[in-house]
Amino acid sequence: MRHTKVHQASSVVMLLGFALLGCFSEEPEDGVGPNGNNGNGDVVVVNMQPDLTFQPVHVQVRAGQTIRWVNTSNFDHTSTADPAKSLDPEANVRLPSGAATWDSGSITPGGSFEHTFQVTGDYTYFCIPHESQVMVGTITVVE
Ligand SMILES: [Cu+2]
Repeated sequence: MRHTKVHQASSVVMLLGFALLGCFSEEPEDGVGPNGNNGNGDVVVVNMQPDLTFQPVHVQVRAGQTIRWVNTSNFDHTSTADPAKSLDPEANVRLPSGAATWDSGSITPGGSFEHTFQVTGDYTYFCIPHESQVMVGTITVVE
């Protein structure tokens, strides 16, 4: 499995002065950085965490950008926006009109899945094995 390291240029500078304050190198809540990306091309990373959350739980991307979900836990997750696969589609699935559903299938520990967003609007998606635990995330795609 491929491991992905995301570094922000600013993190390197901050590390020099704030070596003990690692929290400064965390990604911003908004996936779109000052240069329109997160320092990793047009890919925005969302971690699938051991505490059954997507982190960041909300990301904003531009049309044409890709989100990469990375499983940083020791068990499987999915990234799914398909009402037919949801126990509560009213709450846990939202797709702008014209946007296609997606389902990553099981993402094993250390694995990842990518989806590119073309249709602007608000999305809600969930993790199939952890839907009951409200492992749900949101995405806003802007022009
Ligand atoms: Cu999950």
